[in-house]
Amino acid sequence: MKALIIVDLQNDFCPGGALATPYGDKIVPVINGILDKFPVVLASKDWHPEDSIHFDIWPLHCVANTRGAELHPDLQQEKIQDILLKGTSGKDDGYSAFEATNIDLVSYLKSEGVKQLYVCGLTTEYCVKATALSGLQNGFETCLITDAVEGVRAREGDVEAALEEMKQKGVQMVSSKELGF
Ligand code: VGL
Ligand code: ZN
Repeated sequence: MKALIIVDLQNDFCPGGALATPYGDKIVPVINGILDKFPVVLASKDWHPEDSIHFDIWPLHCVANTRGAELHPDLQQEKIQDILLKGTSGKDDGYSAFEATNIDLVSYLKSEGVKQLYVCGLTTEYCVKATALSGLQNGFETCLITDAVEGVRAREGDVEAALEEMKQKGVQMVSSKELGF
């Protein structure tokens, strides 16, 4: 069974948002176009309290229950069966969707019979990378959908380094057009 995890496709990470990726919105139609291929579709949300330690290193973004924390309005949400909330405690960054505090993601995926995890969304260097690597660590065959991710690009070279690290650790790289199922 294959699951798609859409990481943090939230207003604050899209152009105009508080911690915007330059092209975050460009991946929305790519993701909409592949949703039907997956029997299990989940989305994670960065969901911080306003006084989080996370904001010692990042500008204020994705505060729980604000417009910036909502999913991009063009994302087709009917197929998303559950939302994973992370970074919720105020004491953690919550980069990986496996750190969700409302759902135990490993047990959830196992109970759905998921063996292959496909990861897309925002941002390549932080939450996408952390989610893909924890997918591997938890024993899932993990693929990154290369044209359905975007970086925050805070520092030059970080996106390339993140892709290289994922590849080297065993994350498979596939484009949305190459999904042969
Ligand atoms: C993220 C920086 C801070 C992400 C979240 O979703 O990749 N990046 N918080
Ligand atoms: Zn955050």
